[in-house]
Amino acid sequence: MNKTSGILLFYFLSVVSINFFLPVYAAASELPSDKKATRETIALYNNLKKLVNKGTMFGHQDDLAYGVGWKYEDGRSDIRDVTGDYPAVYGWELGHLEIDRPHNLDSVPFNRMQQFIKAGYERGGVITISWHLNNPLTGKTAWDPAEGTVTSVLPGGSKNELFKTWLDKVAVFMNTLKGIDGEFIPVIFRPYHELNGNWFWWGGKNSTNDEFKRLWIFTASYLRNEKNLHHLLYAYNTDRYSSREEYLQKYPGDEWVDVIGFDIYQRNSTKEKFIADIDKMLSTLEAIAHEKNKIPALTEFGGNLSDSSWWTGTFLNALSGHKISWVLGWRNAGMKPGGQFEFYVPYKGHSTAPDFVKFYESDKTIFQKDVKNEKLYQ
Ligand code: BMA
Repeated sequence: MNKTSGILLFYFLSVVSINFFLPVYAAASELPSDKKATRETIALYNNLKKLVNKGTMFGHQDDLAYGVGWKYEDGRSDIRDVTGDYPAVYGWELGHLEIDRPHNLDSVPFNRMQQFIKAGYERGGVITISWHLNNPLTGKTAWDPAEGTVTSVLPGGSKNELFKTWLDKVAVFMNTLKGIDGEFIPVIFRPYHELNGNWFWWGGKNSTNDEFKRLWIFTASYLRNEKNLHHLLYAYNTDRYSSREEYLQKYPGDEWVDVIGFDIYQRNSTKEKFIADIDKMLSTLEAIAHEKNKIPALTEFGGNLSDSSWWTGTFLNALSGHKISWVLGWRNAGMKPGGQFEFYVPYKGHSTAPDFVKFYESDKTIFQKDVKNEKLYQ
C-alpha cells in the first residue's frame, strides 16, 4: 500500500468508526449539571432519563428506619410488609445535621441513616435527600420565616460564615456515603424544597426570586467547587403551582439543576379535583423537563387514604399518561408525640393495602425488584 492509499484507508476507517460509535457514545454520556460528576452519577442521570419511558419508580421517606407501629427492625419496611418488595427510591432527611445533633429532626440517627442509604444503594435503589435546615439567622426551625434570613446567609451577610459551616457538615455527611468498592453513592439532593410556599425561611415571599437563585447557586457551587462533591444531582422543587411562570420564578438556571419536581398533598381535595390538579401540574412539569432536558419527579405526595381504592382509583389514574421518574410518599411516622397520626403509604393490615398491591403489580410502577435489573449505576 502506498502512502496516499494508506492515508485514505485510515481516513475511511476513522469516519466509519466515528459514525458507528458516536450515537452510542453520545446517548450514554450526557452530563448532568455537574460536569465533573462521578461515573456512577453520570450513569444514574442517563439511566433515569431512559427509565421514564418504562414506568414510574415508587419511593418512600424514611422507609427502612420505621413505619407505623415499629422502629429500627432489621430489613423491615412498611412497603415490604405489604408487597414483599422494597421501594425503588429512598428519601432521607438531614435537618439538624447542621446543629450537630446525632439524629435528625424526625429522630433518625445519622449513623443509622448512612447504613440505610448504603443498603438501599446496594439493592439498586435511588437515594434522595431533603434538608429542613434550621433558620440560620434566628436559630429556630426551618418553619421560621424571619425577614432577611436569605440575605444573611449569602456572601457579605452576617450568617454567611455560619452557613458555610453548615454546608461543610452536609459535605462531610455526603462524603461518608460509599459503596462496597469505595465509590461515592450518587445522591439526588433536594434542598430548599416547596420553594414557592411561604412556610420555610427560604421560599415564597420570604425571598425575592433573585435572592433565592443566589442561595441555590451559592449552595450548589460551594458543595461542587469548594467541597468537591461530584456525586450529587440537584432537585429543584416547588409545592402546588398554577402556571409554568410560577413554577420557574425562582429557577436558578439549567447548569444548577438536574431534576425538577413538585410536592402535593391531597388534604381536603375531592378525588376528581386532586386527579385534575396532579394531571395539570404533571403536564406542565413534563413540558418544562422536555424543553430543559431535565428529569421530572413527584418529589413528595400524600393522599386521602380513607378511600380503600385510592392507589389505583385516584393515584394511578392521575399518573396515567405521564412520564414521571418517581413519586415519593412521605413518612409513615405513625402516632407522633403531639398526638397526630401521620402516614402516607399503607402498612400491614391497612385498608388500602390490597389496593396498593394492585398498584404495585401495575406495569406502570417500578419497585426494588424491577429497579435492580435496570442497573442504574452502570
Ligand atoms: C413534615 C412532618 C413532620 C416532619 C417534617 C420533616 O411533613 O412529617 O413530622 O418533621 O415533615 O420531615
